[in-house]
Amino acid sequence: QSDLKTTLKAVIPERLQLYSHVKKDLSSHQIGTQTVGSVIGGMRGSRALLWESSSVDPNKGVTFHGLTIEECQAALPKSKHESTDPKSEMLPESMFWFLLTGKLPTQSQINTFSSELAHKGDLPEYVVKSLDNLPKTLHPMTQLSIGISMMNNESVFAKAYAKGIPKTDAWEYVLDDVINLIAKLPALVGKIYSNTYYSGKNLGTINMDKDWSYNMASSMGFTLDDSVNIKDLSKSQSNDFVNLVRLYCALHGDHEGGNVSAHATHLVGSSLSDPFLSYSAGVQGLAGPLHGLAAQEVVRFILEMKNAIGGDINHKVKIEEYLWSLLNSNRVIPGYGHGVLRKADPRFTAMIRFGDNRAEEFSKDDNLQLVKNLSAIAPSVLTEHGKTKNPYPNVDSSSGVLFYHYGLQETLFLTVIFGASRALGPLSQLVWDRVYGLPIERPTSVSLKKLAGL
Ligand code: AMX
Repeated sequence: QSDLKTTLKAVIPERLQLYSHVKKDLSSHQIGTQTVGSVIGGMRGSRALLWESSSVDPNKGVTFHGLTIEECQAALPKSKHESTDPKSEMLPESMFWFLLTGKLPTQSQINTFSSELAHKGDLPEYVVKSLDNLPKTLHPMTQLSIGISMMNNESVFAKAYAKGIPKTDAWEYVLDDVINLIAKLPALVGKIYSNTYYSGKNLGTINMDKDWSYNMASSMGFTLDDSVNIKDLSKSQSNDFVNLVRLYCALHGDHEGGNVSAHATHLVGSSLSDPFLSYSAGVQGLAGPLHGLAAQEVVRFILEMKNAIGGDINHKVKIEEYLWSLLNSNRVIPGYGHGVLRKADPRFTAMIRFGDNRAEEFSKDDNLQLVKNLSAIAPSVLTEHGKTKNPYPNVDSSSGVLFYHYGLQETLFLTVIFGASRALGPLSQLVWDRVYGLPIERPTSVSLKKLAGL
């Protein structure tokens, strides 16, 4: 008598044969409004989600309410401390305002909003205690999703809903939750960083007069005035780090609705789960290696490759050989490929520009140079390999090594910054989902036999 696994194993070959037949021969067949290929192919090409704040063109990349990255950089408010912070990048809270309203905020609106976020930035005591009790070996992304989902205890939407509210009022409570959630991310990120790598030591504070990104850097110990400067950064390096957080978080906040983290947030929110539960689902999706976790994978890959090629970062042949060794052992090249894009991701280019604008600081940074060299070599290797539809660098290709340069070298942690950033777009959409009163998501599933017409 066979056990469960053996029984399953015995039926797999026949099912796989049917799957291959459906994929190979029936992909272009129509089933309802979809093709069979879309149903078994991760819903590629299926226009099935309402998303207001950004869209992604396969060749041009992301635009936010129609504005390109450069246009956003020119138009969105920066730090209010212009005299001490002359090289400020656009602020993520400016991006959030824009994503949510479709209107460009003024500097004074953002000054007030940054202050509101800082004033709401404290973590509830029970969250701090619970995080303190988690195993230090728990992946930082798991800690992030736990921290966010626990704060549903604070949800004004959940409390109001339990009492009974008109559907038309729901968005206002959701907005309150969304602002509270975003406000608490800098302290949450800092707490997880400290607990995982610095034995829970208090690394910095939330400063009421500073913006969201400064406070994130501060709570991680990377600023000079308000934290312990654990990485021993100079003043200009510390300013650079804050600006890296600003640029990175503003740029990575939204990438239309079909990516896993955005879609998961939208899906869970459609059951009227509150924003804390909804976004913690998004964070769990972001923690997958084909999505946000690629941020950590890329840095490890760059360091491993540098080691494997004996530090010869300009040696084209050695780099090509290394890439082929990965592909031949059925591994992916992290930071390359995309579900929608068919060109180099403009967010990759913007992050590279960040380094280029600080040429002196990065002149001896082999990692960034290797990332740049790779972007000139990997596309032809991947094209020759012939599988990936987009052989160009994606968003995760360059950002990790920039953080690494300033001392954020705990690679497991990089996706947490992505997780803080990605709150901006999906949570702004969640407010609109409730404004429109969108229904619960409930597509229909179909069996392989049905797809095969059996
Ligand atoms: N290296 C090697 N092979 C790759 C590849 C890469 N970078 N990108 C895609 N391929 C392969 C796929 O594994 C697939 O092979 P299969 O037919 O044997 O299953 C084939 O090429 C076709 O894939 P695709 O249609 O081009 O890509 P996709 O839409 O299915 O997946 C993505 C997109 C990003 C998951 C994929 O390109 C990948 O795995 N890239 C590496 C990981 C990565 O960088 N992820 C970060 C994405 C950005 C983000 O969300 N943060």
